[in-house]
Amino acid sequence: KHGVLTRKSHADMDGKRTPRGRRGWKKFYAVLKGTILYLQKDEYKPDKELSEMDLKNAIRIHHALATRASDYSKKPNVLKLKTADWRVFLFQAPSEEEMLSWILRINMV
Ligand code: I3P
Repeated sequence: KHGVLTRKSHADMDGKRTPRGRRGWKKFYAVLKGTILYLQKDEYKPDKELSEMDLKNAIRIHHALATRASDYSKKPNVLKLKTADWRVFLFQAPSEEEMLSWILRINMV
């Protein structure tokens, strides 16, 4: 699965709140491949090599949990992703349908 997702980092690896200055929203082209969610700056091209930044932004979603971010009301169509290493991300999808589809696909891994 792939598509545009806008990411906000809410908690870091240790579960601690992401500090100010790193809490902004950032738009990515997201690609879920196996157990990895790749977040790329530009549109996905199958033959394009992943940059160092792409690898840094990639999220292991094995043992991660995606839910609707029902406690976040500033933006619509936002899901919450909790990873196995206690990071928490918010992702805004372009539509409700897309958000639900990402939640299902992530939790299927
Ligand atoms: C954050 C940025 C986010 C905002 C966040 C700010 O600043 O303005 O958009 O989240 O608020 O800290 P920075 O880019 O300097 O990290 P919202 O869009 O959800 O308001 P927060 O600290 O309340 O999460």
